[in-house]
Amino acid sequence: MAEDIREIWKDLNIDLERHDQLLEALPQVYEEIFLSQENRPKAMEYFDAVVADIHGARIKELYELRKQGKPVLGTFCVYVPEEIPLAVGGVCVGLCGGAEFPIPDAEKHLPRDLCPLIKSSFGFLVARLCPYCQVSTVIVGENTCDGKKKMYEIMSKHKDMYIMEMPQVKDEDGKEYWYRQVVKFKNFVEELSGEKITYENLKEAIERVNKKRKALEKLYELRKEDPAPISGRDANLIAQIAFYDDVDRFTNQVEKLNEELEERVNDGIGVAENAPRILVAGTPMPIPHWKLLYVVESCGAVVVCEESCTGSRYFEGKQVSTDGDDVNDLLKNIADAYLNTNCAIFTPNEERIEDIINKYDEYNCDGVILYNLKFCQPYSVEHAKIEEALKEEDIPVLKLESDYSDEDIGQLKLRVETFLESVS
Ligand code: BJ8
Repeated sequence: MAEDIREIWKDLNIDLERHDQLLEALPQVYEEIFLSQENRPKAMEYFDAVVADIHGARIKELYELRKQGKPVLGTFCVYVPEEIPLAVGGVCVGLCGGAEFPIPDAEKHLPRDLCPLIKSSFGFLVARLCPYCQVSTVIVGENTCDGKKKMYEIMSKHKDMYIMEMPQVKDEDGKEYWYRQVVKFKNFVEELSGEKITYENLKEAIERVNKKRKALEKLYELRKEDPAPISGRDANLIAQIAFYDDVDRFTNQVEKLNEELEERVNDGIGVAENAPRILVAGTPMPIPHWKLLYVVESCGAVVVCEESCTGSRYFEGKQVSTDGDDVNDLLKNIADAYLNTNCAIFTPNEERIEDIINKYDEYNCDGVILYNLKFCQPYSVEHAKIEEALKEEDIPVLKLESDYSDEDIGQLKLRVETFLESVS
């Protein structure tokens, strides 16, 4: 690793010894899950390089931004509007922990029977293992599920934090409440950066993020083709990288990939021809939680869509309108678009059920896997209801629950294999 990045890590107070151990395991896992796939699109090279240098070049960029006084905001939820810091030259960086490594550090402070995403996110921060956490000027939490919001109270002892309040119901009151939170967040970003958010800079930020989401929309559109032109794990990796890469560079690379995939579709080239097509719906799968898609695809299926915040919920329904005359109109448009995300913390959340059923048809699927991270109550309770709705529609469904450890891979494989036999 180049000396200059080590200097940056040192300056960010990273625990260098343990950080080295954390990064050591990555190349082998990546080789096994991603690089060993046959016939991958050439344009995946960019995304491979991003992961190979996961704590390198992008950290340097963020470090420079912070030095210039721009807000670098660590986030844990797709509800935090990235357009707002972008308008003043800052950035949102998704911090959701997807690794097992820092969980023992978190368990010194938090209960063991808690969602791994919460423990991993917290562990990365307290153990000083994540340069993205360390480089963030402030971490922006949001009061979504109970576990996260109580964890933020403890996290705020270790890092400057700003919390967005969330409504629980998407009625008129909920919408109004959420809009006020978006306005407050804009005021906070102005104060932090010392810069004014104007109609012009916010409109430009909206257009840039819309372009990124359009590119992802197109990528998922192409996955509807049969055979699918890209594997589920590759497409999902791109959705994970969307959370922290530079917005314009990322968009450009996804557009390039889409061009290549269009050619593949025209030439009838795809991955896993005649394989069962699976929709995975459920809790987020933050980087490097690649286990589930890897298991499903190693059992001979192809994942064609993820109804997840590291998937379709990141971009669908989120083309923010630029109609309006002033900043408040644009903030209203942002608030409205973000409220289209069907998170299980909302009650009721019927739109999510409809969305999953529609996706099953649109992506020409053979079955649905409802995936839940252990101890996530909002999704596990909601999945009981969704399972019933899918069965009523005669849609084959499998409910799976897991965490970040490797211990249950054999058992998961067995269950997925049995499910695939029943759908093919
Ligand atoms: S919009 S899904 S990113 S809150 S942390 S709810 S897995 S127990 S992450 Fe989320 Fe925003 Fe909703 Fe999406 Fe469950 Fe774990 Fe809570 Fe989680």
